[in-house]
This record gives sequence, structure tokens and C-alpha cells, in this order.
Amino acid sequence: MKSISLTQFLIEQQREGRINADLRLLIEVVARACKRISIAVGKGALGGVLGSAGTENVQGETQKKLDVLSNEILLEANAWGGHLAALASEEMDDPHPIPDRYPKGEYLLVFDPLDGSSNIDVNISVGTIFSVLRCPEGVKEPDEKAFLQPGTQQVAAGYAVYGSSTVLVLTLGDGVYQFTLDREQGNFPLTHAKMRIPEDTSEFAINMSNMRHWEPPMRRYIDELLAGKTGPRGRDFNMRWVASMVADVHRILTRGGIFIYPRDLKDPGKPGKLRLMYEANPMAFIVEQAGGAATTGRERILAIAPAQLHQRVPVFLGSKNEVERVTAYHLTPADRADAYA
Ligand code: P6P
Repeated sequence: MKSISLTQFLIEQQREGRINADLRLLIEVVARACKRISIAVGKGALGGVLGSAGTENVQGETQKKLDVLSNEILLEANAWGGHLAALASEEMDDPHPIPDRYPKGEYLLVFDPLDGSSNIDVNISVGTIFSVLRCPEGVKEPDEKAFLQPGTQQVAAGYAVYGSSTVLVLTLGDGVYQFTLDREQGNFPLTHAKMRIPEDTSEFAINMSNMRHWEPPMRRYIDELLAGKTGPRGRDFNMRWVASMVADVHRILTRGGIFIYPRDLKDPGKPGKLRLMYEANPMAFIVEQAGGAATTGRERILAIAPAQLHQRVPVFLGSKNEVERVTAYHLTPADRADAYA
């Protein structure tokens, strides 16, 4: 059966009253920006955009040239359409206003323009993550406070993975859809509809080098997985870690698994590495829409009331039964550690 394009999918969603014209335009503009980023990333060393930009972002991380370029592509693509009130990005300290020469719209777009960018120079998949919120009623000049809404307020979320193929994964609140870039036509045909994450899995994703810094429930959970057939789980597990959240999450969306970036005691003041507004929230929305679960180990990610635009949280997401198990371990008082055997 001939698949429909992203444009036709969005028009049908609008006809069904699920989205309005501005949100349709927003998604199409972001998809076109992701296509441009895919082209830039795909040039690799030939594009003259590998390596460091010689600058740091608000996270104190060295920016890659492609981080800066991807951010600029998304800002430029979203400036003129009249669908946004403001934008915010991992790469910018503060929200970015829509230039006065253009009309403003009702939506806020917050994004990580190039997630996993430390992998660019070694040709490992990277991606773009985005989240769409409504601008609060009556707010004409949205500041950081306008963005500080719990993840349950998202009207859309998605990511692109620039890998062996370029895929765009999207939820509008009624299931998860995957579109694959047709490089000859330049469009995004729908290739997977209503994606579901298996509730059980034997595959986990975590950076094991931080093990000595983990909290006890985290140690317990991973030790049990590593014990495999000989341990309390009674079966062997497999491990993957791409160090690009988009790539790990896309694998989990496609075949199941659990992705974990826990808080660790290496830096007790830091609640985790990943950022709530433009990594954890959009991915949690997508994962829950696909039948998975997403917590901080102690609470549902989408329920968190954000305090800062760039705040970090621990992330446990993926196959529902595994996320529930490891969350239960974190919520079980230490003296009853065997309670969830
Ligand atoms: P580590 C990439 O920098 C990122 O933000 C996520 O995409 C990825 O999951 C994580 O950090 C990798 O972190 O500590 O393993 O390099």
C-alpha cells in the first residue's frame, strides 16, 4: 500500500480536529529544518562543519560547529510562520523571541538541536529532539517562566535520528508515528503507525562507567540484570549504549528496552545529566504514547513542575514492566530491599 506523506498525515489530523493550521505548519517547518540538518550532518568531513565551534553553551559544554548550525537552522525556519510565540534551546541561555517584524503565534517550541553531538566526529547517529507547548494566555513576551510547564502540557513532541536513514518520530497525543526521509523525493513518507513498546525486555542501555557512583537501588537493579539466568531475574540480559539519547530511545521504541541515565553521586548537587524540558519530557511523552513508562526513578517525568529551563533530571524510560520494577526499587525503603523480589 502506498504510504502517505507527512504533509497528508498532518492535513488528515487537522481535518479530524486534532491539530490546527498553526500546529500543522509548526510540525512541517520543523521537519523541513530536520531535513536541512540531515543534509549538513550527512556531509561529514566534506561539509567543513565537524569539530568544535570553540564556544561553550549554558551547560558549560563545548559546542560543536554542527550544534550551532543546527540551532540556527531551527531558529531561521521557525521565525516567519506566525505559529510561535518564542523558542528555547539547549544551545541558548534564554528563550529566543520571534522577531518583531513577524506575527507571533500560540505555541512555544523547545528543542535540543543536535543531541549526541559528541558522536558527530566519529560518525555515530545523532539527532534533534523537540517539544511543543502552548504559550500561556495573555503572555505577549514569553520569558523563561512561560516555558516552565509540566510535560503533561505538551501538545506535540518528536525527534529526528540522522542515522543510516533519517527518521522523524512524532506524537500529537494520539499514538506515535514514524516517517522516513525519502532523499530522492525530499519528503517524509509515513513508515510506522501507532508504534508500541513491548512491556517486557531483555535489553538495557546505561553508561556502566558510572557504576561506582550509583545509589544502592540502581546498583541492585543492574547487578540483577548482570546476574542473568543465575540471578533473581532468571534470564540473561543484553546491553547497548550509543551515547546518543535519540539513537538509544529509537531502538527502544522499535524493539523494546530500558534506557537509564540515573543521578549519580559523582556530583551530588546534579540531579542527573539529561535535561527535562528538551530531552526527558519529549521522550517521555513519546514513550508513554507508545505504551512505555518514563520516571526519574521516583516520580513520573511528565508530572514534574519545572523550576528552570535547563534543569536536569534522572531518566528511566522504555518497557513498562522494567521501568516500574526499577522505580519500585528506588521507592522501597533500604531495610526492605528484598520487598520487590
Ligand atoms: P555519557 C549526549 O551528550 C547526551 O546528552 C545524550 O544524548 C546521551 O544519552 C548522554 O548524553 C550520553 O552521556 O555520559 O554516556 O557521554
